[in-house]
Amino acid sequence: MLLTQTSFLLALTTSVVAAAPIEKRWGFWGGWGHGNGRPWWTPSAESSYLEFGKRFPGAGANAPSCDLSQAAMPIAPTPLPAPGAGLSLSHVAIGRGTQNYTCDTKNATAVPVPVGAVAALFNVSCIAAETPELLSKLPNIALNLPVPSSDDQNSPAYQDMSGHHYFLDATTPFFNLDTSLHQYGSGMFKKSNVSAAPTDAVLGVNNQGNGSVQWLKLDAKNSTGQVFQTVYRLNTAGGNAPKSCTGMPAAFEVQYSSEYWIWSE
Ligand SMILES: *[C@@H]1O[C@H](CO)[C@@H](O)[C@H](O)[C@H]1NC(C)=O
Ligand SMILES: *[C@@H]1O[C@H](CO)[C@@H](O)[C@H](O)[C@H]1NC(C)=O
Ligand SMILES: *[C@@H]1O[C@H](CO)[C@@H](O)[C@H](O)[C@H]1NC(C)=O
Ligand SMILES: *[C@@H]1O[C@H](CO)[C@@H](O)[C@H](O)[C@H]1NC(C)=O
Ligand SMILES: *[C@@H]1O[C@H](CO)[C@@H](O)[C@H](O)[C@H]1NC(C)=O
Ligand SMILES: CC(=O)N[C@H]1CO[C@H](CO)[C@@H](O)[C@@H]1O
Repeated sequence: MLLTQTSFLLALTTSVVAAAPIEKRWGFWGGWGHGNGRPWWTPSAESSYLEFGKRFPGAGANAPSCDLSQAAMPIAPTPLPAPGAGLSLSHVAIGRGTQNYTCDTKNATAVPVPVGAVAALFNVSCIAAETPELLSKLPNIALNLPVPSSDDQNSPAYQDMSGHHYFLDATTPFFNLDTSLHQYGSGMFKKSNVSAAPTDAVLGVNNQGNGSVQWLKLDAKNSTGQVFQTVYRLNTAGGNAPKSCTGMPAAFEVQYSSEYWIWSE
């Protein structure tokens, strides 16, 4: 297993291309393949990243801009409210990171308490606009890949990085999509509505764990202070804590991935 962190986004897209009928349209570049159901990559295939970026609409820093008005969000099992009037889709990202929880280890009946998430975000706006069936597969694939080192500016993954998602406090998710390469925007949010994940959502990494986190609608904490107004967390993969704290430490992380759909004024 020579999968490196820098190959993250390409591994995402390539592994699906390799598996799907569209393989014939875009081809398959040497050095990539599947083993034990997981995508793999060898360092000698670095050049295939660049080649891939040129040919695959939606991968690579030089991808053309695409018409996000054509992109349609997946519908939650309990449908989430539509974005507010006058908002337009501004960005779609794959998040890959952890959901954080704490447990009161002195309390025998305690349940895990969510204390936030930390994720690197990768730009899949064009994939959302042009190949939605590909997009829907990415969270499950990303969950089984290591969290990429997204701050290495020399890595190919950095070129496709949207930014970072983290929490300012336990109830304030923050999206920072400003990097040295672009200024897509940022914003503070609050939870607005939820849906359970579909019953067939993965349980966790390698389909083992306690299930996939809820789908969410987040609204701006203060709509006048920021461009981003609404964020949907959809097609989640993993991230749920066990139902009880029995046997759990005082603080722990659960691996997850998700689509984030970001709407602006
Ligand atoms: C990245 O996101 C921006 C919108 O924030 C979009 O214009 C651009 O086309 C996206 N690039 C890719 C490769 O999806
Ligand atoms: C969530 O959205 C549904 C459907 O739009 C709505 O019926 C429900 O009242 C909303 N819940 C909250 C807490 O706003
Ligand atoms: C222990 O945890 C349960 C479940 O969260 C809670 O209802 C109860 O108040 C807690 N007890 C103490 C002493 O904190
Ligand atoms: C919202 O943001 C605006 C502009 O930054 C600020 O003037 C206003 O006081 C904020 N409102 C609240 C309730 O924090
Ligand atoms: C939880 O998130 C923070 C970042 O906010 C991280 O540094 C920390 O290691 C995470 N895990 C735990 C178990 O606290
Ligand atoms: C209730 C449940 O399915 N708990 C599982 C949570 O995840 C851990 C790690 O995979 C399992 O050991 C538990 O059985």
